[in-house]
Amino acid sequence: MNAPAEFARAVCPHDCPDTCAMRVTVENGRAIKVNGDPDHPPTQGVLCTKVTRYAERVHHPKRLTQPMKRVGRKGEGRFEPINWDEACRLAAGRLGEIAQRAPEAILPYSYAGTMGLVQGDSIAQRFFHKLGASRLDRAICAAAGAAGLRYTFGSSLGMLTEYFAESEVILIWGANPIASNLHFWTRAQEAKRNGAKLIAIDPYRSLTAEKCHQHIALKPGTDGALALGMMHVLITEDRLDHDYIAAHTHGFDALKARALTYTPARVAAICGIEEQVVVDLAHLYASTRKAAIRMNYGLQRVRGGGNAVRAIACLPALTGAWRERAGGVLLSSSGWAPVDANALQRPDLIPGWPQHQPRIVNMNQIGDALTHAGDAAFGPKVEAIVVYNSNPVAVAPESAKVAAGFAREDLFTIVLEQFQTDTADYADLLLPATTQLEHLDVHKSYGHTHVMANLPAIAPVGEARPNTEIFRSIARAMGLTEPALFESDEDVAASAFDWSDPALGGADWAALKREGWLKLNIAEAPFANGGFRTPTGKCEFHSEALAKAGLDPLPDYLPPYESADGAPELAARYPLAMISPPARNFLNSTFVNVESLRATEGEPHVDLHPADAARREIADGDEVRVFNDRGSMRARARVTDRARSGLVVGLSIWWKKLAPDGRNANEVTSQALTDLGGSATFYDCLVEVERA
Ligand SMILES: Nc1nc2c(c(=O)[nH]1)N[C@H]1C(S)=C(S)[C@@H](COP(=O)(O)OP(=O)(O)OC[C@H]3O[C@@H](n4cnc5c(=O)[nH]c(N)nc54)[C@H](O)[C@@H]3O)O[C@H]1N2
Ligand SMILES: Nc1nc2c(c(=O)[nH]1)N[C@H]1C(S)=C(S)[C@@H](COP(=O)(O)OP(=O)(O)OC[C@H]3O[C@@H](n4cnc5c(=O)[nH]c(N)nc54)[C@H](O)[C@@H]3O)O[C@H]1N2
Ligand code: SF4
Ligand SMILES: [Mo]
Repeated sequence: MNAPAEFARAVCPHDCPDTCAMRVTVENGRAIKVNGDPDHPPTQGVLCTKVTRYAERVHHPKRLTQPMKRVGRKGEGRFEPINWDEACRLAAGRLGEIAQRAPEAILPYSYAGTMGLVQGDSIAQRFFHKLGASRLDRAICAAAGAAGLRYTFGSSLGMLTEYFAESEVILIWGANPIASNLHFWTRAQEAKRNGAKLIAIDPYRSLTAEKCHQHIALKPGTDGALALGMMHVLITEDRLDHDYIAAHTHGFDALKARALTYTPARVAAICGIEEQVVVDLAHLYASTRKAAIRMNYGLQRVRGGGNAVRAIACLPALTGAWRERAGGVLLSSSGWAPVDANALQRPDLIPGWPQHQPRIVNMNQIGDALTHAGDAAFGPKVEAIVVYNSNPVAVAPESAKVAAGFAREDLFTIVLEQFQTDTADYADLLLPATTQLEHLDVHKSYGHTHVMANLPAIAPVGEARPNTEIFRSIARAMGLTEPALFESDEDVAASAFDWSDPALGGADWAALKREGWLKLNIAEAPFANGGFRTPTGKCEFHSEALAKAGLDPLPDYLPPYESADGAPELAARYPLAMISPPARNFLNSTFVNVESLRATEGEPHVDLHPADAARREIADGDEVRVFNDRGSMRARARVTDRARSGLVVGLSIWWKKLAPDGRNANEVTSQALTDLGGSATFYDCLVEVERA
């Protein structure tokens, strides 16, 4: 007889600002359906198409269910099953040996396969800290923007997402919420129905841009100039909130001098748009009380990304838009949650801490790091890499170098995964990890202001184990005895937040578990009366901290590395700017292997403006080769004015082995880093395209 269906509460684990609450229907120990929780205010009962299929992913026939060891060549993806004891013995033997000799030769590599604070970076970090391994700068996505916000507001703080529904103007800036921030789009639609004007600022006519009232298609990487041009108009026409500036900002005179060099004419030339567009945008922005900006990460994957975010973040303090709860700016809300990172990750476990600081490897330069022979400056050659929550062979820039690094026969590679990804193919040991329905976790969000608990809905599939349990097992096999390595997931979750912080309103882990989620106490208009978390307590137009670091204390426009302004000789050879933002039906490289979702995306495409296509005798539907000095990929051309002229758009991130030519957009992207934060510059990339 069938057991009655049960409903369990879960949280969507994916790297998405929406952090939805899910209800899981379980029958006979199997998850048969996930739905959006109708009671959770940010979720409103709706999940995106991808995650509606989460049960399909959890019980997918290709789930990894047993530990395996490599039998084929590196990258070939041939394995044979082994048991957990054997897997842990092999891992412990090799890692233990290296840790004795050269602990920094061990490199953990992880990102946001799950955003959970427990399965993300708790026991894993403690384990690597205890060994004294290299540290990873987890800067592949948001670090430039985070630095931009930190130097301006003091942390990743912004408007509360629910009040965008009341805004009168919304600038959707470097963001494509229909694909990547669906629940924000619902708010923007509400605002639109109430008469708000929506303006997309994006080089590409994205799914979102085509539904806005106006689309400003600037050249990629020129957003800082546009923001400074808006400031020029606000200042010269005196459309400023002088009281707000006097009370709550720092460095106005210096910013003014900088902005005055960005005349609308100069800005128009930099951005490749009409001068009147700059002026009109500034007028509309300044003359609307409830003026809101939804930035997203698309605009900061270029050389000047940190400065661009900083410049845009200054706008609401100039006009006093912060006075309204429906005014201001949001890039990330993650800084509102009082996460106790030290308790989770325990850097104090590092031998010799804090005098001894193991080297930090920027994850965006993993290609260089894995192919480096080691020297005094770099430190020891990387001998072991342990990958979890990430798929670097598909997602990291300059993929040919990344793959060459992973292909090293002398590199010991452990991959913790749910599926046999492009990266898993290179593993020496491939260890099966649980999904969100099988383990416990606790979450904050970077798009709303709830903290949430995820409770296991079903038992682990096959022999899969949570990341935490895998690291505990390896630590045990190494004979480590540090108690922090063996804390239970419950105890780790309970230490995730500083519960004494007033934002949590006196709640504790038990309460969070019982309720499922908790809304943080934050003022509706968080900066109406200042209260920024910078050293001055003000919105810092001028940052002493930047000056001390030897950097420009004011926001500025920095031309992309790869542009006619930044590198004229390169631009002559590779005249097209390529961006590769997320496809709607994938989540980074996750879900590419779910057949129904891959079928919807079809095959790898590049969108090309008709003028650029004509010049190259490329017709719609032709197979083309996209290339530069770093590499090449093939795709089907779509000739469309969705891409502004000079732009190539390849929606991403395909698994390489599921693409017809075994390659993806990261063949051509570069390992160069942003101005602030050491972020990746995926959208700062010149290419040429030819018919294949
Ligand atoms: N469906 C889906 N959702 C996702 C993801 C996914 O892969 N698929 N990924 C998740 C992750 S990890 C992240 S970080 C976010 C990313 O989502 P977003 O933060 O929205 O960022 P992107 O999608 O990278 O880019 C958004 C838009 O910026 C535009 N853009 C590119 N370069 C520039 C520029 O220089 N200036 C301006 N103004 N615009 C530019 C792109 O054309 C794109 O339409 O989405 C998350 N959500
Ligand atoms: N060309 C190009 N490249 C990009 C981008 C782009 O826009 N263009 N976007 C960049 C951005 S913004 C980001 S954030 C990165 C994303 O890069 P990644 O964080 O590597 O994201 P995913 O590709 O989704 O890979 C996550 C992997 O984690 C696994 N996973 C999920 N949950 C768990 C778990 O609990 N345990 C374990 N062990 N594994 C788990 C999933 O199966 C999946 O294979 O990619 C970057 N790369
Ligand atoms: S990916 Fe984003 S929109 Fe989709 S269910 Fe997860 S949190 Fe919600
Ligand atoms: Mo990201």
